[in-house]
Amino acid sequence: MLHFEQTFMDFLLEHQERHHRTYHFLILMNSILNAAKRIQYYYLTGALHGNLGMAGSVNVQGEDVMKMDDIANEVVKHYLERSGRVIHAVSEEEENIIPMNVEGGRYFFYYDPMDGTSNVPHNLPVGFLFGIGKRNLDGPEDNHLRAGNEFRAAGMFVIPTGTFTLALRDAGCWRFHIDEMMNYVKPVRMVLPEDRKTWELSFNTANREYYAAGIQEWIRNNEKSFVFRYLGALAGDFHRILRNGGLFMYPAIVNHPVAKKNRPQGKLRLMYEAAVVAFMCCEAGGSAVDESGKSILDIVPEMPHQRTALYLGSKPLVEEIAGILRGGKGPASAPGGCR
Ligand code: AFP
Repeated sequence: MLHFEQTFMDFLLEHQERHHRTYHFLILMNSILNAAKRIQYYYLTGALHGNLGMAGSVNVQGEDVMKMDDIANEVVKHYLERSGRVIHAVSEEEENIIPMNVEGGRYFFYYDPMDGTSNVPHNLPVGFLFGIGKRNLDGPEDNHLRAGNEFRAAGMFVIPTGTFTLALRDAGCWRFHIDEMMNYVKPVRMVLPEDRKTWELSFNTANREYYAAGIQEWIRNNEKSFVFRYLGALAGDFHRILRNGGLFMYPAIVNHPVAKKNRPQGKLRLMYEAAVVAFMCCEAGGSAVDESGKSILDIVPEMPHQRTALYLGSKPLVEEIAGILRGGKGPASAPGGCR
């Protein structure tokens, strides 16, 4: 007996039709899928074709660029431009905002085409993360950088595992798997489990002595209750949390003995890392806050490459941490840190 799974495109067509939406978002998503499949191909064959090494340049973040960073960025830009639907894009790999179809475009696109590059030389999982904002159709558009709570959708491909997770505003967070025809299929709604049995803790433990005192204390008091997992690629680490629940954190570094190694603003990038996973997490019933206990989704970006600390995952844990970070003061945003 033949068995056919629903494809991502069928899923999205039905969603758009049900909500009386236009076809523009479908065209954009089709381009994103094409880009992801091409990145997947280059990554799978990267070791054979010598693409897993350094490019020999330094990016806007001051980090050494890898060949795969350049390849993935070019691929995404090509497909976004071709879609004709993007007003401008912000890429982790480019200092300036990238103008696309400035007059006729409909969406703003924020992306990290190859997140978790320390995994690249090993061909281990990396992420292609993106958030999508929309032109103001009700009045003049000021082209401001969108906060997470203005996103219409956000998603991540975990490459080369063949998994794709997409959150649609007020319509949940959905996971798909690539099939033998290179179609993403079999939508499964992701909801963070309430049962603590599977909850995990994920952070770079090498930094723990440099976190704020309250966070260090929370870790000491709680770590024995959880299993610990850390891949070093946000998409992969968050992928696990979405299924198993728990807490991912990349706190601010504030107690490093070498002052210049402190990162009071945090490490992760707001627009194409933290806001993307926060949006997805909220659609899956979780939440996310920064170092002041404020909802990540409420942070209005002032710069494309702004950094933030991130605490992300199951609501009770994020709320507990947010309470510590707020120093006993009331919530700085909506309960649970979501819209
Ligand atoms: P890279 O892409 O520069 O490796 O950064 C990955 C990342 O932004 C995010 O995906 C990880 O969660 C985090 O940084 C890992 O950082 P550490 O290497 O400091 O643990």
